[in-house]
Amino acid sequence: MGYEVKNAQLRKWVDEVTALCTPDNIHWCDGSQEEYDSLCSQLVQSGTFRKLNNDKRPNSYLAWSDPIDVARVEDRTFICSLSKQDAGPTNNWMHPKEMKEKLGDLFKGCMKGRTMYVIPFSMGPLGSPIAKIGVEISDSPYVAVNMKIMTRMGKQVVDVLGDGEFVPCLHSVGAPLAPGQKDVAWPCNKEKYIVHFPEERAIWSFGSGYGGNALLGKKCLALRIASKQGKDEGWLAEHMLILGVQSPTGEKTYVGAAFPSACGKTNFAMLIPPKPLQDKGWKVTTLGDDIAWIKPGPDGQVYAINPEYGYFGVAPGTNTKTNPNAMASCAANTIFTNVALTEDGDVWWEGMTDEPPAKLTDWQGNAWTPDCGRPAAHPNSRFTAPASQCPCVDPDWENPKGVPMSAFIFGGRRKDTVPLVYQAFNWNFGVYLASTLGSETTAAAVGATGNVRRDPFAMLPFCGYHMADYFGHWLQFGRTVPKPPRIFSVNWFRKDANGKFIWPGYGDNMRVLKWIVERVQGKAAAVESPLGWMPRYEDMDWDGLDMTREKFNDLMSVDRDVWQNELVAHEELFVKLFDRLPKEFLHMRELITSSLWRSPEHWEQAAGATANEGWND
Ligand code: O2Y
Ligand code: MN
Repeated sequence: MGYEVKNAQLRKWVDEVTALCTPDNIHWCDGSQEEYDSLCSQLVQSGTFRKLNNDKRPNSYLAWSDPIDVARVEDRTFICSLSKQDAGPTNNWMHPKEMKEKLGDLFKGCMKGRTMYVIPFSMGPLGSPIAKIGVEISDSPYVAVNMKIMTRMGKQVVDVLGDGEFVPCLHSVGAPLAPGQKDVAWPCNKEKYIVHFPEERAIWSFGSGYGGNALLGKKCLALRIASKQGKDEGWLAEHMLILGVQSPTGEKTYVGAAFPSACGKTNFAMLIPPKPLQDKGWKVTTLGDDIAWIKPGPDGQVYAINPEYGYFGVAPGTNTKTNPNAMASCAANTIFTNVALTEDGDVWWEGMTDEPPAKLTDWQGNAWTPDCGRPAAHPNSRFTAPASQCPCVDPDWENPKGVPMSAFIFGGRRKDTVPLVYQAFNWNFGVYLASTLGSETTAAAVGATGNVRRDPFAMLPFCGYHMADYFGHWLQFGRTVPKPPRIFSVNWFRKDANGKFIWPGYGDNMRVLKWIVERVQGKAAAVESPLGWMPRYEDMDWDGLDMTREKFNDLMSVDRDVWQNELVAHEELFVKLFDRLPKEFLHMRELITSSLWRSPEHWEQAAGATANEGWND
């Protein structure tokens, strides 16, 4: 080890793992640029990495994974609490003792012929009272270099750790090498286990080298383990982006937003307002694109940090129009995984340019032409880029105290049913709307009813304990925090009778964000509806956008029959979670049902509005 490690627990654990996994070498990562460069050169030598054209993409690399290892594996992800009930019906479960026996067999000798990397990392700014330290042991140098971008990693973390507590995260690609055996470019194993021990605060991952399965600080620690820690300690670990909105007066409002996968989360996190709103002084800054840790502060407000240090962003669909800030973030010092290679040594993916290049090498290393009928990049291909490279990164993104949060937004992909935007009546109704969050997917997806998959708080794959206890924790959080953020629902994906999206999305989402921020500041009007508070047409800023009242009404309509079906779907979720469901939810469901039966005129009068065109009977 190239530096002193005082932590006896850490040294003991490394010795135990060495004895179990029998690696040929041990490398304690120091997190330096020299170490990163040397590991990347080694990955080029071994065929895992290809160095990209330095003039086009400075200091950047491309990796192509094994086709059996391209995404998170939810069906191989386990929450091993002592009691099955504590994991709840939405998680895979096995008793910790049984799982440890299974993993013990799998990990025995699994690093033979390989180097074992000890990767100390901090989730959150070093030394922040909200941050947590983990140590990942991995036999993948690809993991080590990605962890350098995604977390604060190396010797400085060990110094801050002292003899304090850390989360042990053990990872192996599960591909030991016999003496003289030639390695493959992307070692992995057909058998995969992504395992969490929430009570012990430990993670074991076997068989995959990809993304959320292998970079254990992200989904495994910062969400699954941290969500349980948050419940035990009175804070929240959420699958939320964090952005700052600067209004014309210079006032800064921070907002967290949760969306299930494939809802344009990174685009929203890095939103560029339309020109007329920019000219009025509106600006968005980015704190994080995926995860937020949220704690009550001494002043009664809640404060959030982004525990990550980089973006593991999905490449397809990202371009200079949809997300110029993401494109700038991955312009250099970036690791690309499973995108296509251009003839001049740069990268390409579907949607990057209007016209695809005439010739490419696809993510499986095959010659590709636009007419070949195959995608050039894998749909889940990624860029790993430093957050510091984002042009709109918030000045306070490294503030160890975090930033004060004023609003939480929840959104899914719904072609009908859910209005463009509304504000929950209060914290409890907000928790209800987030708990019943649904998003359209293919009918084959696990847990889908019709083609809407319920994804409470966008946390379904990431909650480390019983989902109904998680709802209860959110309710309790609202009871104890003096100034809780306001809660909003959004839906960018409503379609018209011809199946076309009504809302333009992207930068125009700023118009919705502006109304939300002005609501929080007490400056925007709204009318009461059965679901919550809604803007009228005249409450939103349409400068520079052709938005008619009729189109707005289509975006905002709340149909009684459609909502009765929606409430039945809520009931299906509740039945599944009934053993621990907060009793408040049943009452709130009843209240929404009864509100749907009141005439629209009632809401107009209640709000003192001249016209409530936002919802109809
Ligand atoms: O497939 C993977 O391993 C990555 S999944 C992912 C990556 C970055 C941010 N969010 C997600 C997600 O699945 O929510
Ligand atoms: Mn995510």
